Amino acid sequence: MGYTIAQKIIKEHLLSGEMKVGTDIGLKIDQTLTQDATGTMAYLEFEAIGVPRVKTEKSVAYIDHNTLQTGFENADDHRFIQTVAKKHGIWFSRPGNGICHQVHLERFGIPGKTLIGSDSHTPTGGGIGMLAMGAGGLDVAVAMGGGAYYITMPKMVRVNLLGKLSPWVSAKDIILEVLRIMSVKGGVGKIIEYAGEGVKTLTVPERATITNMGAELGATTSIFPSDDVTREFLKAQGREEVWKELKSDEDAVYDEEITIDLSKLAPMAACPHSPDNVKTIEEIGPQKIDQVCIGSCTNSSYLDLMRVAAILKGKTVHPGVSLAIAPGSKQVYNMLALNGALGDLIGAGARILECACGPCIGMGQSPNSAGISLRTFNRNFLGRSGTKDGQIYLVSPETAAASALTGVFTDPRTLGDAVEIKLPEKFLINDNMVVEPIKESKMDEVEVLRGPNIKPFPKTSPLDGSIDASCSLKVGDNITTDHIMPAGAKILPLRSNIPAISQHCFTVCDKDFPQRALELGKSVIVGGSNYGQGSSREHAALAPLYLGVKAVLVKSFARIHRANLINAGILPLTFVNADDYDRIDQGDELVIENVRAKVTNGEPIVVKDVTKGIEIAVDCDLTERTRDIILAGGLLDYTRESNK
Ligand code: MIC
Ligand code: SF4
Repeated sequence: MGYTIAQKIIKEHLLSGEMKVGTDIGLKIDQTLTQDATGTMAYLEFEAIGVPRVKTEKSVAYIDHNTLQTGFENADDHRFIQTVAKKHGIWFSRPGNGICHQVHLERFGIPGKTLIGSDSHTPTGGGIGMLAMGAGGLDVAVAMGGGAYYITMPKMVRVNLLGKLSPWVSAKDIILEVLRIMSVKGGVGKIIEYAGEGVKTLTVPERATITNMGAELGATTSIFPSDDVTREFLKAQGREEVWKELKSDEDAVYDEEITIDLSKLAPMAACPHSPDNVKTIEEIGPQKIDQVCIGSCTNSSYLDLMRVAAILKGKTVHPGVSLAIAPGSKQVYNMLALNGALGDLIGAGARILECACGPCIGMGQSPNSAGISLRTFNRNFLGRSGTKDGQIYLVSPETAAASALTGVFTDPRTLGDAVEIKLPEKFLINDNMVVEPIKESKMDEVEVLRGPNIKPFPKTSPLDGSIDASCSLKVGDNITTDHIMPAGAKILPLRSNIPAISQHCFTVCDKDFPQRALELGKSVIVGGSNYGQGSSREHAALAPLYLGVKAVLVKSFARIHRANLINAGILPLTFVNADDYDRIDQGDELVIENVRAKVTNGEPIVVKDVTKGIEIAVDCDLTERTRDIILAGGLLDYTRESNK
């Protein structure tokens, strides 16, 4: 039996386990990336593990999220990351160099290699044929130290792309169509591989738009073949030598297949407040809009912004619209500046932002009250923009630019002849904003600088014999990490200060939660399906840990968040019978007797709801390794113990 592309890469990197769907496998990790909002914790954890130098082929620390410096906190964190990176062998991408995923694709990504990043959109690297996955900071720390990265062997989905996109329809519309078909839960436990004749019509940055937003499917990752198009891209980046061909075998077996005829797609939008709430622009109709934001790791490539510039050239942004544009990388920004396209954007009235995540993570540009904002980003979760009642629609750069000019939702196909932008034969290559780490022999000369914002990792403890705790919070389906641990300009600077950031935990759903949980001392959270979808931020597990949450009992989990709970030593439980969710209420007294012994022996676990006088059967579903992590009180304790 032949292999899929992902299976081939997995096979080459397998350190433990077998490629059997649903079982635990350990992978050798070639490259890692971190960003600043998750990086501070990841490097504190790396220091705690105690390995002096990274053991990966390449590890890069990016500064792209917390770039709004309204106090000392972010600047202190950047300095910490810069010094810790220099000491331990990590390349440092300075603030201003761009968004981690865009820069990594341009400058470091290599087909056939494995990459994990402390950011859920790390699968962007799948656009260049990497097996690239989002992970919690602690998993990245372990991988930097040479440890394996563990995942559950995923199922394989093949998405056949037929034909070719019509003019004005773009890669964003392809992934919106996949989201419409599969939903935000549809990719859980799966790797999505793109195939078919349509693949060769898409450039690497376009493929990366698609794999980037595969994160919104809940997929483990998404991947494209590495072909002549990949080779051309790498050549234009001056890196042709790292190219290798990657394709699936003729007789590779997929668990699921989806076929999309590219020629039939129309411009689309994901409507509030979920990336899978997809409609065509035509269906939405010419509704008035207030804001347009172009950028983010999904759509801020040279091609994207050149198309936008061509649409805006010589025109003026509608008086009712604020248009903000953040180029994805210094390479993109610099090229636009040199070829005049930046002048076209400025001339039309765009508000140019630095190349960073910016509005995508609520770092500025929050829309007006109830404002309708069209964004080329990947997430439109409630409140993420920083405006609680903001109405965020996710669209392609073409739809965004066309609508910015008219002030209403506008199908770009009404603009007339399509703009033809080709990838340059040579990108502008200047890596002067990437700082090389110091030689190992000199590492003792580097002092790691820590500001007062950096507080130690929260206290962990081995799993208790029994858990006796109240249900401190009950939430519904599709709870995102933006609900659990909101981001934005005010809260993100607290990412290296767990006691302070915990005060914002779940406040989107219930402003009293942090206080209540602290007063209870120990508690359990109850939730619905796809709990923890979205970000890789381990703060969504560390803040509950700090607040005394011992277990989370839900209908189902999103992959990275479940791993983060385990890494934090919080017991992840699922209802055996989903209807039992309705029988528990917030405030109920819950007892899990002999939980330590049951987890140790893999015996069935029962949650007693003392308030209701009922017993509820739950699953814990741990592998030998994750069981030991839970028993130890989290991955840090487990790793320290295993290194002894
Ligand atoms: C996001 O898009 O939500 C983020 C901010 O990039 C996160 C990481 C974080 O919370 O720091 C992600 O996607 O993992
Ligand atoms: Fe940054 Fe947004 Fe991409 Fe997250 S999704 S890495 S916040 S640009």
